[in-house]
Amino acid sequence: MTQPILHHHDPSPFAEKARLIFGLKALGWYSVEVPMVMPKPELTALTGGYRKAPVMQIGADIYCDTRRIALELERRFPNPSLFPHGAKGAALALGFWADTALFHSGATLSMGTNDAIPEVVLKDRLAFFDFMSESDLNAAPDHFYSQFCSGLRQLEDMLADGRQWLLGDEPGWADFACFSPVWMCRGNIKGGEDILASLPRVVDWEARVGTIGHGTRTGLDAKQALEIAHNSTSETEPNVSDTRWPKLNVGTRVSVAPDDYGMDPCIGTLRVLNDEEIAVTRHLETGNEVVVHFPRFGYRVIEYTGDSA
Ligand SMILES: N[C@@H](CCC(=O)N[C@@H](CS)C(=O)NCC(=O)O)C(=O)O
Repeated sequence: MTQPILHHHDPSPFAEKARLIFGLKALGWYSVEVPMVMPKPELTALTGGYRKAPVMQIGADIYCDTRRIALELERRFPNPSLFPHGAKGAALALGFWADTALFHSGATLSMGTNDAIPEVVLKDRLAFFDFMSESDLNAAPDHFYSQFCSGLRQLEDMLADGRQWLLGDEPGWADFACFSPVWMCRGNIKGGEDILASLPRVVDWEARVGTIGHGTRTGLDAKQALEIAHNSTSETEPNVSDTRWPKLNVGTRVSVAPDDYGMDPCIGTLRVLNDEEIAVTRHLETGNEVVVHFPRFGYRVIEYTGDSA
């Protein structure tokens, strides 16, 4: 089973990035709808604790975080590339800027100004997003509008020479990562349509990204996805090439967690560690082995000496 399975929810701006990769690469994929708030028992059964959306599964390999998902899809399905003209470093750096500079103020506006967000989601995200506080949501949103709009202005400037895509003449990861907060702006932020109307180049580019589509989506039940993991074998070879910080080896028990927000740890034995990736082996309740993959950048890996999991 090599067809990707995306565990996501439709309103997630991060999941939109992954769906666009399927569009660019014209891939067929299975869609598992995950609840917007905890508990997410079938998802955490696979990830060992990581709860964010989206997560991609290919057989018994589980990929957490859009940055890891992007690099894995690029490895398995290299054409057309997410990094045209070799612009991988610039695209990843720009993506990180979008995930922080644009997402933090955009998500705060989304939670603070959108009356359609259910109370239960609001409460969950207040506890979850460490970059957002209750006083931020109760104060006038002016500061967050100013930060978000000044970030969007930088996108407008990037397109000022008439280029069609952020890093040149072909679409790629930089476009999808920066599209995500623009998509959130149009759909979730009060006054978002008016903000975008003052950014004509962004609006034209947004329309171009919209034509890329989402590939071919087929619905799948979360229990079936678990069953697929149970019946599959990971293809990931053990490979610990970075033993400097911290000093760890293949088979060391470790805990891996995001270092920004939603820091739920995944406990397992180390399988891969290099500048780009951390992967651990863990067991499903049924006993079968899965390998859970994370980006190296933005994740904390430490030796785990506790006895749970
Ligand atoms: N760094 C992560 C961030 C993902 C993220 O924050 N996703 C949001 C949804 S857009 C989330 O998980 N929210 C809480 C939830 O869905 O339970 C990535 O790139 O995938």
